[in-house]
This record gives sequence, C-alpha cells and structure tokens, in this order.
Amino acid sequence: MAASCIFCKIIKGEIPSMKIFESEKTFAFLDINPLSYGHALVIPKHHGTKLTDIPDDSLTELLPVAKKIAQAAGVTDFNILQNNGRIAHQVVDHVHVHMIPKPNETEGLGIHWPQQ
Ligand code: IU
Repeated sequence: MAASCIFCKIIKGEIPSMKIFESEKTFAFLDINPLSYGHALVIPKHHGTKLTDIPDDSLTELLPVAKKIAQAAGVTDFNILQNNGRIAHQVVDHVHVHMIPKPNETEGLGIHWPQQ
C-alpha cells in the first residue's frame, strides 16, 4: 500500500467506490468517469505503478476477474485496456485493468450488476 495512492485508499475504504469484487489479492470497482455504462477497473491490492513493478502472483487474477465481471453483468462485447506510463496514457499510478463494455446495437447495455 502507498499512503498517497488514490487506488490504495479506495482498496482500504478511505475513499468510497462502487465496489464490484474483492478477494485477498484483487479489488474491482466502477470507473468514476466511465467511457461506457459499466466501465470497471480491476486492480491488484499490491501497490505498483506499472505491470513491471508488480510480482506475477499479484497479476494472475486480473483478467479472470475482468472476465467474471463482464459475464456477471451480461456484457458480451467489451474491451480490455491496460496502460503503463504517461506516453501510454496512464493517469493513475497504480496498476489497473479496464473492462469497457461496448453497447449492443439492438439491445443496448442492459447491465444488471449483481447485488453485493
Ligand atoms: P488510466 O489507464 O490511468 O488512464 O485510467 C485511469 C482511470 O481511473 C480513468 O478511467 C479514471 O476515470 C479512473 N479513476 C477512477 O475511477 N477513480 C478515481 O478516483 C480516479 C480515476 I483519480
């Protein structure tokens, strides 16, 4: 944990978030400025800025959790995005995987998040 990191504060509950998932190593919540309805972030609890700063065992759940969130929300079409470094458009310096739903042209985004 890093005292000044906003995502570490979200993990600790010091800053409120729309939590979707939590395990020993992983946390997921809705993006505060979503690119589409249901845009979620999956983050390791281990603090590190880039993928290269984090041990492998803190990374293994990130994609499986992103997949589970998409499935649980009934999202069939989505992008997975993971930025490392300013040139690559990383803004928050704590590793995070974006799960960005894409609207279905006929059904829209009928997402129903499971109850906590
Ligand atoms: P990026 O990959 O570092 O560019 O994305 C950071 C994301 O974190 C971006 O989509 C923000 O809207 C999101 N975010 C958030 O959900 N809650 C916050 O308190 C902050 C940023 I600061």
